[in-house]
Amino acid sequence: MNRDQIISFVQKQMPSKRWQHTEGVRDSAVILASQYGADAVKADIAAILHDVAKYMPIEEQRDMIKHTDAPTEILQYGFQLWHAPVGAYIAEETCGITDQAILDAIKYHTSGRVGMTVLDKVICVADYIEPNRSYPGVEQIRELAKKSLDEALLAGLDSTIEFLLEKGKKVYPQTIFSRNAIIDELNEAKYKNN
Ligand code: DGI
Ligand code: FE
Ligand code: FE
Repeated sequence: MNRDQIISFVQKQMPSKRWQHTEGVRDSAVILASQYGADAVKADIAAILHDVAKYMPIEEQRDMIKHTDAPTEILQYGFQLWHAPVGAYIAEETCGITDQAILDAIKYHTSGRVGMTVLDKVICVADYIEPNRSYPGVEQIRELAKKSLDEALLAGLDSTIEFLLEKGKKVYPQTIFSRNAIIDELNEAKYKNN
C-alpha cells in the first residue's frame, strides 16, 4: 500500500475520535523526529499505523498475537497491551510495511522496550503528548518533550504505571524494564556530561 492507501485503510479500522488521535500523534511525531534526529518519513508512517489494531475484537487480537514474536506472557496482562504487536503484524502483512524500524516502533509503542531507538521513543512520546490528549500531568510531559525526549518518555511511563497502580491493575514487566532502561540512559548521559 502507498501512504494514501494506508491512511484510508487505518481510518476504516477506527472511530473518528481515534483517527483524530492518530493525526495528532502523526503531527507530534514528525516534529519530535526532526527535533531529536529520527527519520521523519518513518515517524509519519509509524504514527499513522500505531493504533491500527486498537479496535480489532479482543479474541482476534489474542489469536493474532500467537503469529507474532511477542512473548506469550503478554496474554496474562491487560488486553490494552495487545494492539501494539498486533498492529505491527497488520502493518507488515496487510499494509506491506517491510521496514523493521517502523514495525518495531509500532510493536513497542505501548510498553516500550529495553534499548529503544530514537524512533521508538518519538512514537511513544508523541502518543503521550499529542494535542487531543488530556490526563493528569500531560502538560508537564509536553514541556519536558521540548527539552529532553528521554525525560518526557520517563514521565510518560511513570504516568502509565501510576495509572495502573491506582486502578489496581497488573503492570507488564516490559513496561517496568523500559522505565528502568531510560533511567540508566539518563544517568549515563549525566555522567558523560560531567
Ligand atoms: O493506544 P493508546 O490509548 O493511544 O495508548 P497506549 O498504546 O499507550 O495504550 C494505553 C493503554 O495501555 C492504557 O489503558 C494502559 C495500558 N497499558 C500500558 N502499559 C501497560 C498497560 N496495561 C497493563 N496491564 N500493563 C502495562 O504495563
Ligand atoms: Fe496504542
Ligand atoms: Fe495511540
